[in-house]
Amino acid sequence: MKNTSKFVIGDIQGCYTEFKNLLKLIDPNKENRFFCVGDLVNRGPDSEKVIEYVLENKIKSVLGNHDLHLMAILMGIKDHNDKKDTMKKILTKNKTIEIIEYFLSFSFAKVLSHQKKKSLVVHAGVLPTWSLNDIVEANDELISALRADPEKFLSTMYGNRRKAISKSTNKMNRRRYLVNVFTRMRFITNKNKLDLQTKVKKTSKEQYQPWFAYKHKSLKELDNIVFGHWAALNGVTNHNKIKGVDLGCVWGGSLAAINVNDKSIITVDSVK
Ligand SMILES: [Mn+2]
Repeated sequence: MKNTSKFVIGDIQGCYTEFKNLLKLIDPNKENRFFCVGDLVNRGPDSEKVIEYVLENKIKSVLGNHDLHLMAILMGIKDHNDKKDTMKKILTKNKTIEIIEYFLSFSFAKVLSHQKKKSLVVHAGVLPTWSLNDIVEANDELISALRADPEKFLSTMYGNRRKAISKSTNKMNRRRYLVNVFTRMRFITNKNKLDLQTKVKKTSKEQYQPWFAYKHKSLKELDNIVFGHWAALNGVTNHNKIKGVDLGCVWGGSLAAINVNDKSIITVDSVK
C-alpha cells in the first residue's frame, strides 16, 4: 500500500474551480502528489468537469457516499434526484463504463506511507475498536464484494444499519453497516452504534460522541487518520492525530489539503 502522495484533499463535491486553484498551490508540477478523501462529486456546480479531470489525470481517492451514489445512478439502480443531486451533466457524457471502472479501483480505506509516516485516509471514519488489520480486513471485505458484483452491492448498500455486527451476522447487514462506518459515520456510542441523522450536536438518552473522540486502537500503528464528510466540524477535532479536512467548500467555505508530514493545511476560498 505504498504511495508517494504528500497531501490529502478534502471533499471537492463538484467544486472544479477551487480544485484547480488548490492544485496550483500543492502540485504545481502535476506529479499527483496528493490523494482525495472522497465525495469528488455532487451538490456543487461542476461535477462533470471534476470527473473528466479525475479520469484524465488518474486522480486517486477513497470512496465517499456521493461517489457510491453516482455509481448507483450510472448503473440505473438509483434515480438522479433533481432537487438535490447536481450530476445530471455527467449522465449525458456517455462515460458510464469508464467512470464505474475507474471508481472500482478506489477503496474505502487507504494507508499512505510517506517519509516513514503512515496516514490512513477514509471518507467518514473508522471504528475505535479496530486495529489497522481490522480496518484493512473490513475494507477488503467491502471492496471484493463491490468488485465482484457492483450492481448487487450498490443496490443493497442503502439502509440505515446502525447497530454494530459481528462476522457471523447476515452478510448484507454487515456490509450496510461497514459502508455506513466508512462513508457516513459521525456520532457513535461506546458500543459502536451509529447515529446517522445528526450532523451538529447530539442530545439524547444514549451516549453519542463523535467517532474520533474515543481512544483508537489503530493509532498505535498509524501516525494520522485523515477524513472528510463532516463539513459542520470545519476541521476541528481537537485531536492531534485525527484530522478533518472537509472545510465545506460546496457550502461557501473552503477547499483544504493537509500535508501528511507536518499536518499543515493549505486552503483556497470557495468562489461562490
Ligand atoms: Mn460525504
